[in-house]
Amino acid sequence: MTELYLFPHSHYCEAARWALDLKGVDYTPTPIVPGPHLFSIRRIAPKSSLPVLLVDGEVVQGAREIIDFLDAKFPANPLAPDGSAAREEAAQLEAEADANIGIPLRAAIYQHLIHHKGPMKHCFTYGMPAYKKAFFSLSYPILKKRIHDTYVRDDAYIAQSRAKLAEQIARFDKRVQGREFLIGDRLSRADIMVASMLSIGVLPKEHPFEWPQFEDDPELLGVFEQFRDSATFDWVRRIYRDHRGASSEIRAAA
Ligand SMILES: N[C@@H](CCC(=O)N[C@@H](CS)C(=O)NCC(=O)O)C(=O)O
Repeated sequence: MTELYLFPHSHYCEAARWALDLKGVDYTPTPIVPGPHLFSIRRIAPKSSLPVLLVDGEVVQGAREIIDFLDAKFPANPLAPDGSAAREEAAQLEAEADANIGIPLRAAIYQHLIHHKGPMKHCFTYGMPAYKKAFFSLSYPILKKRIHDTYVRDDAYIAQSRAKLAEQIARFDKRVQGREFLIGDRLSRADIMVASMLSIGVLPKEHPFEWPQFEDDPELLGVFEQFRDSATFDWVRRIYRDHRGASSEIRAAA
């Protein structure tokens, strides 16, 4: 059995899920309770972060590592672009998307989202049984502080994160003008990684996670609003519309 441990809304988990879907792998996406994951995931992998893929007794941690693994194990329908120069370019784009979008966008969103327990609960307990949802509610004050201290930190860090994000999106705006794909003439891992990193800002409707309602917080919406009409956000909407396809249903372990 192949299983992907994930947080349903996580942009890193989405990249791994998308890659598995494109490869046509039959897998179970299993949501993991935040908090206890610090112990449960570290028991099987070097770090506590998700996504983690379990396949034939092997454990692979990290979105890009999972994509590497999938291309090695299932060489048909490669996710890497063709040729070594294009592969280096993909690695560069993915590293930029990770450092300048994935991490700072998460910081900017959590700064506001952690004050909304309802949407946080929806994100972190999607598809889980009632007792796990109850555990989330009870432990939320501790989790909220940990998310704040780990990802939001302080005002200076948020200001720096938002500047990085704006700068990177401006760079991608130039790159995606008039192009379907970031590299070459077919979908590659660079598209998957960059579009997934942006998915928590764009909230594309083809994303397999059912997004919570965010409408009541103008500060939270303000994080995305300035980019809503950008070429980059448009590109993400197109890539999702044309290439995301169906995904396996999230199923919680009992
Ligand atoms: N470099 C990692 C980053 C993954 C990551 O940051 N995951 C977050 C969720 S968005 C996580 O699991 N955080 C909890 C933790 O690290 O304990 C990857 O590509 O998978």
